[in-house]
Amino acid sequence: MTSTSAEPFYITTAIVYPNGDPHIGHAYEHIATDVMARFKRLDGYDVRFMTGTDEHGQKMQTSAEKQGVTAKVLADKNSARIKAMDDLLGVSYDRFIRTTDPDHVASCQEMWRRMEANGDIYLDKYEGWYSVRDEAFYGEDETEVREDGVRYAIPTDTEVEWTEEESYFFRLSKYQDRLLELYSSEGFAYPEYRRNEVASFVRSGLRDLSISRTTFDWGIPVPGDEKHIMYVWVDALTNYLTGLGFPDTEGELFQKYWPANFHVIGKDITRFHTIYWPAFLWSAGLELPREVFAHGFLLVDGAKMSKSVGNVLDPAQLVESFGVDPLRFFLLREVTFGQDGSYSAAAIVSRVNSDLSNDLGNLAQRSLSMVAKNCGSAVPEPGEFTAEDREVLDAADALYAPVREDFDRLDYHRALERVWKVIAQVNRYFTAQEPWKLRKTDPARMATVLYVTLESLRIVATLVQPVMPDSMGRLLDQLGQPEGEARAFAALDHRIVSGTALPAPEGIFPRYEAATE
Ligand code: ME8
Repeated sequence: MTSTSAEPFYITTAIVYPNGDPHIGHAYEHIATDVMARFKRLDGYDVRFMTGTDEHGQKMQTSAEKQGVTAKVLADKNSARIKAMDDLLGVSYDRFIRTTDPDHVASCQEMWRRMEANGDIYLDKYEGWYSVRDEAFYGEDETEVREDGVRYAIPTDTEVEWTEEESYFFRLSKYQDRLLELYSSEGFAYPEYRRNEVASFVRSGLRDLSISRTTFDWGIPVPGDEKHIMYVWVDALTNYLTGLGFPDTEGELFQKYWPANFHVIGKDITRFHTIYWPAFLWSAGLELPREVFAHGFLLVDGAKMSKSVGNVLDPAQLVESFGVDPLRFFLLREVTFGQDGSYSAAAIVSRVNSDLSNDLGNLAQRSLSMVAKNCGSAVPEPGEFTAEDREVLDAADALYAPVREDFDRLDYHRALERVWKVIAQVNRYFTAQEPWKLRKTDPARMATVLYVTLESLRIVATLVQPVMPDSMGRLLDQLGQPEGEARAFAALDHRIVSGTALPAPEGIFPRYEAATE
């Protein structure tokens, strides 16, 4: 559906620190962002979708030292694993950026020069608390010494260390009022309750931000003072611009796609994206992204994932147990996007069996096999629609507008709930109409019931494609809808065509007997 006149749409995930194993939290964010990218493509937009890895900084350097390798070796190994995870999960990125990509250096250095030219960078000495885990500075009042005698950052429960070094500073305090004005006039940060948290933090007073380091060298050199490397968050946030060819602001990519429509991130990195990033962009004379959306955390059996607890879930293993699409469906149906949610093997088995195998899979299998046996393997010709037929078709037709609104707000949970209500209605209709009995008594009526069922399935499959691209693609194959225009949302403005030849039906969703670990 991409055409030159289509409206551009740029969406990004956070970029992952490749210092450890890819986990289900990363998979969750990338899948959720992918759904938006796919939805927009099907809705006729010209989409650019970027994800990738955040490879510099002290955390990467320290992890590499512990493993006895260089930071670059560690980054190469784990970045490839994150990319493999994305490919496995069907994440349809247009670019997988690495902050060690050569074009990223020029982009960061230009960002620095612009901020400096705007009078926002000065040299001073940093003295304060730093969390390597978070790659973040904390005020004394945001830390506390706990029973083990160690000082922690209160917001994130990570250890902090005292840091004293010469550092360049960014005049963040200068942007305090403008930030508050941004949140109140444009929203900018979502969900709203997170915006309120950020606003109250900003209102409590912003300190200038230390944006360079001298005690290690795994980073991008500060232009004109190569003893310093840039603070990893200056480098990381700039990835969103590098991906569009920055500093070439006259180039096609930048012209077309900046400002970004959405940065999708986790709740723990809201401050960086909703305080630092807008301030950096203003300072550099660039437009702000339209929305930053912070999702919640995925817990495992209700607990925070951690290496020491040993409950870190590997997305590849889950795919092996359940398949890509059931996993994608589960994560988005089960968790209200924005809030924290929990994964458990029992919950995914029950969702897959009830929503996918029973409700959708069986309906498709039963109706398509009847069509194959009794209607010459082609979409049947309907007679006049009864009130019951119209009720079902109306319900299916009425899905598009609200589902589109839900998708636009990343409210996937609600979109899927809506679609599955209609699937339940079609199931009730199919059972009540008993087309298998009509075969002998009234074949014309049977044809109408099957037509209505296939048409409802087509509408459902078309709308659910962003969430389960492969299985809905297979269902649309079975409904005789070729790839391309016939599967775009615009195809929902006409009915499935009688006489369309259908291939032999086959099951889409297997049932699971027991929870698989
Ligand atoms: O923060 N559930 O990288 P990261 C859901 N490099 N999301 C989770 C999660 C969980 N259990 N754990 C992590 C970084 N995430 C920076 C980002 S962007 C310019 C730089 C999310 O590897 C997390 O919130 O620690 C973040 O959005 C993403 O995974 C990468 O986390």
